[in-house]
Amino acid sequence: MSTERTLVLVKPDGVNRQLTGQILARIEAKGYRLAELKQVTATRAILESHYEEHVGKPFYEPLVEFMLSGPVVAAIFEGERVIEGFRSLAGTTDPTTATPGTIRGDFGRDWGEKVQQNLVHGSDSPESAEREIGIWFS
Ligand code: IDP
Ligand code: MG
Repeated sequence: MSTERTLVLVKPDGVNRQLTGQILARIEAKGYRLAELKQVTATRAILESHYEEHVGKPFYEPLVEFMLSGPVVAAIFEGERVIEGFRSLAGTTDPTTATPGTIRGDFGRDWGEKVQQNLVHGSDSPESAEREIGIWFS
């Protein structure tokens, strides 16, 4: 089994709330290796590619607007089974009910917006990870 890579994004809510360090620290403390890191302001073109699977869903346009609302921090983490390991650290999509102890469960909640502001993105498969890494770190 070769070492996996995943794309992690600290979304604009996490960066704005100055939680980037705490979030990255949890991933490093779990034992994954930080391979690349940068702060970047997304563009609509990047987000249309990144979120192509969600085009047409009711939350799609609010999601793109949210992701354009401030800088994001993009990282590549490496390690055995890091894709599922990071998604376990992140918690489920809805931060209100994400399990306490997870990033979303500890730091997130419903703010009454049209989109869930849930602090982080993590790739969901090896194919998605390579595709997304190509978008953010080309
Ligand atoms: P994930 O980030 O847990 O993989 P996805 O289903 O891939 O969740 O959705 C992408 C992002 O779109 C979520 O992280 C969240 O910010 C937002 N989102 C997903 N589902 C909803 C919804 O039902 N209402 C509002 N926002 C949503
Ligand atoms: Mg997803």
